[in-house]
Amino acid sequence: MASSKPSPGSADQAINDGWYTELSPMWPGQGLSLKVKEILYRGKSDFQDVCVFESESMGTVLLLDGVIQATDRDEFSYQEMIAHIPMCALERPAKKVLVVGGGDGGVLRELARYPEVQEIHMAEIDKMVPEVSKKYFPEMAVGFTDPRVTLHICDGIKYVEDSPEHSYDLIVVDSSDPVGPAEVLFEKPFFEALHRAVRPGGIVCTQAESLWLHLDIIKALAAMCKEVFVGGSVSYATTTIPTYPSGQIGMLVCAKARTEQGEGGSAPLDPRTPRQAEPGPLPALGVPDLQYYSHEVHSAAFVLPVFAKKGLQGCLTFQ
Ligand code: SPD
Repeated sequence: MASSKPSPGSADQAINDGWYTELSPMWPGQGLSLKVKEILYRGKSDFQDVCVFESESMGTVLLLDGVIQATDRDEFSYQEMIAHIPMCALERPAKKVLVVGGGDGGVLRELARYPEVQEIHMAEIDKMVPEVSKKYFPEMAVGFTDPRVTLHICDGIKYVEDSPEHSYDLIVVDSSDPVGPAEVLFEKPFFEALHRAVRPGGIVCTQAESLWLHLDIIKALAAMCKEVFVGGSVSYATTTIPTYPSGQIGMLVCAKARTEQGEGGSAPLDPRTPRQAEPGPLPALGVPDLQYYSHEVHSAAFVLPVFAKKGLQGCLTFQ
């Protein structure tokens, strides 16, 4: 993808006179504002600016490089959808899953709902993110307490490159925006490594930005994924979330061909159909019932509005 990317911001630039405003060249001319009750944490890791504040309307808020990653009030929308859409689309229950990024633990919490999962690995580059999340977002970070979870603080790309071929049933790439440390997670060499590490018929599901703001990024990402997932499928699913730019974000669901041969093999997996049961609560860890995802929402998430369908014409396998 093009490398003329804007540089990351910080909470210092974003919080003024008791208000936080999310400004970024990735969404020029607009910025969600939240009234700040109290700043709970400010830190600078080796990779990014980290800030946690208590907002008046959305509960506790996590910022990385000045950009909202999660709020108490609406984080379940994104975390449930990026985890359960691919988990439920798989033809057989996932046993081994990798999360790249996702250091706040929300995606882990969602994956922990499945009793069939045996191992959940996480490759997170910044140890400050899980530390801060465990302290300020206990309901999100509860996933870290699941005994099947192993946290690796490392470069996610290297971790995936070093994984044996066909290691995982599912890989979720829960990245921040393609500015700063996450930029490389939107590039082709990483997707080639992901494709190698996932088993035939398995899925790679990656954060894929907003239809309203980033149609060009989504187009380029989808076109690149189609080149990598030969014989498989590439589809975009959407979710609503009030505190992400324009109130919407999506994920690319890339299914690897079922056979080694790819093209000429069996038909690619259509992720619009849920095949696994909806997961339930996990009372032992204090994980509540689902609040956003259902099988009905799953199938509806792949139905794109007319402008997006036109804009992504030819880039997606199923839409
Ligand atoms: N514009 C922000 C996109 C952030 C996506 N990742 C959030 C991490 C939540 N686990």
